[in-house]
Amino acid sequence: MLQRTRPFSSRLDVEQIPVVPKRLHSNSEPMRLPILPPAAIGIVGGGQLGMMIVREAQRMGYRSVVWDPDPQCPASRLADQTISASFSDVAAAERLAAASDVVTYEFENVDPSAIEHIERSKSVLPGSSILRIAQHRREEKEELRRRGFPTVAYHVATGKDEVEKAVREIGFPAVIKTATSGYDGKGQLVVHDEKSLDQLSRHDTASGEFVVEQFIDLHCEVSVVAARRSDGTIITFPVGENLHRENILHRTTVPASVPLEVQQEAIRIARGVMEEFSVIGVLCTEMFVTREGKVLVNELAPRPHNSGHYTLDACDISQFEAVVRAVCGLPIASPRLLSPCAMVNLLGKHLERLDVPTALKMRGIKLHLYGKKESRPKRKMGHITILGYSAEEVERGVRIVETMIGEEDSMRPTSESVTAAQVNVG
Ligand code: AIR
Repeated sequence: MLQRTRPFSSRLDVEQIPVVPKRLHSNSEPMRLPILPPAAIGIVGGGQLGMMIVREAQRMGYRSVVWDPDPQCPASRLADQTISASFSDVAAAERLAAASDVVTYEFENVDPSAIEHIERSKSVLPGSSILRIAQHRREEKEELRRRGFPTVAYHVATGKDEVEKAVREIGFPAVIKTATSGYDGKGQLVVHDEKSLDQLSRHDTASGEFVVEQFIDLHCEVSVVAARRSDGTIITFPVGENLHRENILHRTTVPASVPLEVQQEAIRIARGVMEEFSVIGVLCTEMFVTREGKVLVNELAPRPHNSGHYTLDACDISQFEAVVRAVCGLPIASPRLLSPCAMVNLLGKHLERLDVPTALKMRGIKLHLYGKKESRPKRKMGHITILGYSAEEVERGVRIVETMIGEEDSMRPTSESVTAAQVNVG
């Protein structure tokens, strides 16, 4: 059993592993770096992640162009230009390319061929190849394994009969995930026994490809956001310890409570991913920590990540500034953690209960609301960062915030929360 320690070490984020630059994937138009303000950064997707990239880009003097099907998406309130069209609209892809000096994306559920279309004339960072891999759970696992990264045991299955066979081979409990699409727990299911497998309706697994994963005894989930420049320089943010509720990220705590060796291993893996996949830009590696202290890669998100939101308030460079710096080829130093902290997500159901003025009376509270027009119980509407002089002070703040939003007791990992970690995406 792992010991829970909560060391505060601002040195953890400075990794000393030497970086060997790899040949970069080729785009038709070679990038002239650095791309300086007032150049325009194009962003595919205009949700909260896009909005926070735009805000940082704007602060640094850049212009921004956002492409999102929703004309009222959060980023549209800040961007210089919004192209509101479906993600499969080739003409929209061309308009974005023409209006931008460099392009990035903040959402994986976009048609990679649209991204390839943009790549014909402009650099998209990270590019379409890592997007294709991250979009497809089978490919992602295969590519990770091929490159020597540890993952959970899994089977690939198409249709109900194969899914059932795979579950029986892997053994109960197992996690069934659709091979493509799905985020924030969408498209994922845990089956505990024969009975729950029988209850899988024909509709659930009738068609399409699935990845059936062994359900492992998790200690916790951690994630590392990393950024890589085109010259091969890599920086990593401190390890975040994640807790999920109902398959959605509930909170991230930094520093993580897992031992330093485990954190160093997580950082080593995250750096390895950046190198092996030649990522330019920001990518988050989500990892499981087993009860024995083994670190396994769960998923890759080639974009800023919900578990990295704490960097806005608790680090001297945020994951969103890191996007701007990495894709524009600006210098990027290793981020420093300035304060222990935790990030608590605000879903629609939480916002209904939250008394904002009362929350803001607390010291060390940073409220972020995304301005989404429509609230739904499980939709991410905002988040709160809790800062403190010590991990204990942060913990006390988290308890108060959780009580205010009806999410008491998240610190103690229940079997439900650990289960949720394996079927989450952030
Ligand atoms: N996002 C992207 N992948 C996972 C998440 N959570 C962010 C992006 C995207 C937004 O969530 O910023 O644009 C979509 O949120 P919603 O609530 O419209 O589904």
